[in-house]
This record gives sequence, C-alpha cells and structure tokens, in this order.
Amino acid sequence: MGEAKDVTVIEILVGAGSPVEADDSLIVLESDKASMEIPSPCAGIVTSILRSVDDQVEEGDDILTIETESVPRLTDSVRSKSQSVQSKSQSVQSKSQSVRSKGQVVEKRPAADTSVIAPQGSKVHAGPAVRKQAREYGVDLMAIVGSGTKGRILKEDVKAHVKQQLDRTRSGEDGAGIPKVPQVDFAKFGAIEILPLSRIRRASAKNLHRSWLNVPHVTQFDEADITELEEYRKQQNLELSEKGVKLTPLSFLIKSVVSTLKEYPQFNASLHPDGEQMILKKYIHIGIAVETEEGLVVPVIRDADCKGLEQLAIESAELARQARDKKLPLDAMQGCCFTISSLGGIGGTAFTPIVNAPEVAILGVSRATVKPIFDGENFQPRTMLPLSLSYDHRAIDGAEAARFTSHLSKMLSDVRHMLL
Ligand code: CAO
Repeated sequence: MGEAKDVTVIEILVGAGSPVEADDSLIVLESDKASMEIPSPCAGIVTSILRSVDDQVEEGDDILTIETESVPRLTDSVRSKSQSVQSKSQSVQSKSQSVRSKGQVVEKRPAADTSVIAPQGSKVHAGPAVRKQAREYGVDLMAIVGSGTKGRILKEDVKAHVKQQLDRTRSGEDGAGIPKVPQVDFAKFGAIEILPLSRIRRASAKNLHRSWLNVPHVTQFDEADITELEEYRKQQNLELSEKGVKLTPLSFLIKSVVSTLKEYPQFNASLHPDGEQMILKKYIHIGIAVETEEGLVVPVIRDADCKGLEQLAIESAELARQARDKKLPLDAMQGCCFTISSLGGIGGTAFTPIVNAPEVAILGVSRATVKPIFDGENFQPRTMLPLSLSYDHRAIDGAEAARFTSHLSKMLSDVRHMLL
C-alpha cells in the first residue's frame, strides 16, 4: 500500500473454502488514490475471511487465511497480473512481504504495483475491471452514476454511457450538448476562397473553445493612472537604449502582476479536476500572448518574481521574437500560471480575453490614453491604462477580482510600489 491512507476493502473475491492458485486475486482495496487487487502468494484453500467489505485496513493487517501444503518461499516477490498504472504524484508499490505459517499462511503482504488510478480525491466506486474498461474507452468514471450497490459503477454502466455519447454525436449534438452550426454552401452567394488554418491557429482554436465552454467567465474592468510610470519609463529608455534594451509598459505590467499575485494567491492557482480543491502554485510563471503570422502563442517567463524590470524586458522581447520566428521550444510554452494579453501597442479601449484554462485568470491590457481626470478641484490630464481581467467565476469571486485590479492599478500608479 505504500503511503496510501484510508484504505478500504471494496470487494472480496473469494469465500471460505475457495481453492486459489498463486497470483489469484483475493480482495480489492481502494485508497484515496487507487484501487488494487491483492493477489494470493500461494496456492491453497481459503479457510477463513478476516475482513468484510467497507472495513478499513492498513499495512500489516491480516485479511484471510489460506491452508497450503507447503510454505511459500519468503523471497518470492508476488506481483499481480492486473494492470499497473502509476499516479503522477504517487506510486503505490510493494514494499515488503511477510508470510506467517503454522500450517496456515496469513497474507500480510502489501499490494504490488497493481493499481488502477482514480482521480485524486475521487469518490468513484468501481472495481479494477471496470476501471480498465473505462480507461480503454477513454471514459471518465466521474461522469457516470453507478447502478450497483452503494452507487458502484458496473461494466453495463460504462457501456450505457458510451452508447449515450455516441447517440448524442449522431444526433448532431457534441459532448457538451451544443447544437452544431448549420453548414452553408457560401459559393452559392458569390466567389469564395478556402485557406487552410495554420497548425497554431487550429491548436489555439481548440484551446480557446475548450476554455470558453468549461469556464464561466466574468470580466472586471479598471484603469490605472500610469502618468508617472510613463515618465519614468521614457527616462529609463534613454539610458537603456545604449544597451539595446527597451522598456515597454509590458515589463511594468509583469512586475505589478507578480506583486498582485503574491497579495492574492488565489489568482496564481488552478481548480483541481475534482472541482473540490484549489491548487495554489508557489512559483510565478507569467505567460504573454504574442501575435504571430501563424496565430496566437503564449510563451512563458519563468520565475518572473525573481526578475527585475530590465530582465523582464529582455526576456519578453526575446520570447516574442522567437515566437514570431517560429523558434520557440515547446517547454517555453508550458507551466504558465497567469497570462497577460496586451493589445496596448495596437489600440482599443477594453476587451474580454478568454482565460487560458486551467489558469483561473487572464489580464487584458488596452491602449493607454490621456484623459481629463478630476482631482477634486480641477480636471488634470492623466495617462490612463485600461485593464480587463477575465476570471473563472468558479474559483474567484467578483469582489476578489475588483480588489485584484485595484491593487494592480495602485502598483502601476507609482513605480516605487514595485520596489517593495
Ligand atoms: N498603451 C499605449 N502604448 C503601448 C501600450 C499600451 N498599453 N503597450 C505598448 N505600447 C506601445 C509601446 O510602448 C511601443 O511604443 P513605442 O514603439 O513608441 O515605444 C508600441 O506600443 C509597441 O509595443 P510592442 O507591441 O512592440 O511591445 P509590447 O511589449 O507592448 O508588447 C507583445 C509585446 C508581444 C505583447 C505584443 O507585440 C503583442 O504581440 N501583442 C498582441 C497580443 C495579442 O494578440 N493578444 C490578444 C490575444 S486574445 O486574448
């Protein structure tokens, strides 16, 4: 069982008097991570079962007795023949084996690496055979309501689920039950040209569609007064130009976003697939949406919290160049925690970016303009930067989003905040 906790007996596959061969499955255990069949270490006759279904067991517990003619060799490593799947985070492995004999053999051996993994924290009740079947069909057991005792999922349930999905596809509905857009012969109405979509555009279309369907989006708008920031930036650029470095508003945005993510860590997070937990990330990797001829790509600045403005400017310019030259290595587009999509160099007053799921928020930035802002007595010309924060409403509340953009706006309004 390794480090598995809360291990429950979910099935007993033999009864008193059952003859068993070595390696025959005896009982099935289920932990929070996996279910595992416990194989017999030897051939013999089961004389008594010491556990019942739903009993909790731990390493070293006796589970049944088997009468044998000879005592199996202690050094034999008995491994289950059933499937072995390793959890990303934990593998359930055989660690030791001990057999006690007084004419009887008492199984005390932890399971071999026989597990079929259910999603972490999952409450799915299904035997190994059903889990195997689900894996083969690519079915998520969490999506099935079991018809067996205590909601246990049976093979029939998996088959019925697959049939239902196929029927939906045939009837013109996809998995999400969305009716298809009707096909139109546009050539009937005038000349047309058909162009293939680039690989990048096809991939991002798929990702955007998936995010759009899965994430309940809300967008929070705000403005940051970047009048002083712009003065400082221009000053710095005079000095940095000798080094060939150019500070655009983007470097300041990354720096301010990092500080805001530290203040509001729920934005530097992902929802667990079980929908019941949040995964907070202790690292801050920031993605920047880059427009290329082939479509949109999102290279990632790693550990942005450990980098200064100049370094952020150099890295973001280099990543954007690599993206446009199609030279981005795959790992430069992985591990993103939060994305910034800046259309400020192009124009616009606001937009609603799509969250790059499984991230929970994305910051859209539009073009800064000089606006008359009332200071209580007079209108002053101030450079205002429009911010559009889209977020996953399952993970983040509106009030939190408003606090996030207020904090971000405060950071941008005075570069000295960024030094803190
Ligand atoms: N307001 C006003 N001016 C801005 C600005 C803003 N918010 N952001 C940038 N600018 C200015 C820059 O200062 C620069 O001006 P100068 O040349 O006079 O100094 C000019 O606009 C061009 O900047 P840039 O675009 O080259 O550099 P950047 O660091 O701002 O942006 C990048 C880099 C990669 C984000 C950008 O080039 C890009 O690809 N943007 C498109 C992203 C996109 O398509 N997003 C949509 C995704 S859908 O959600």
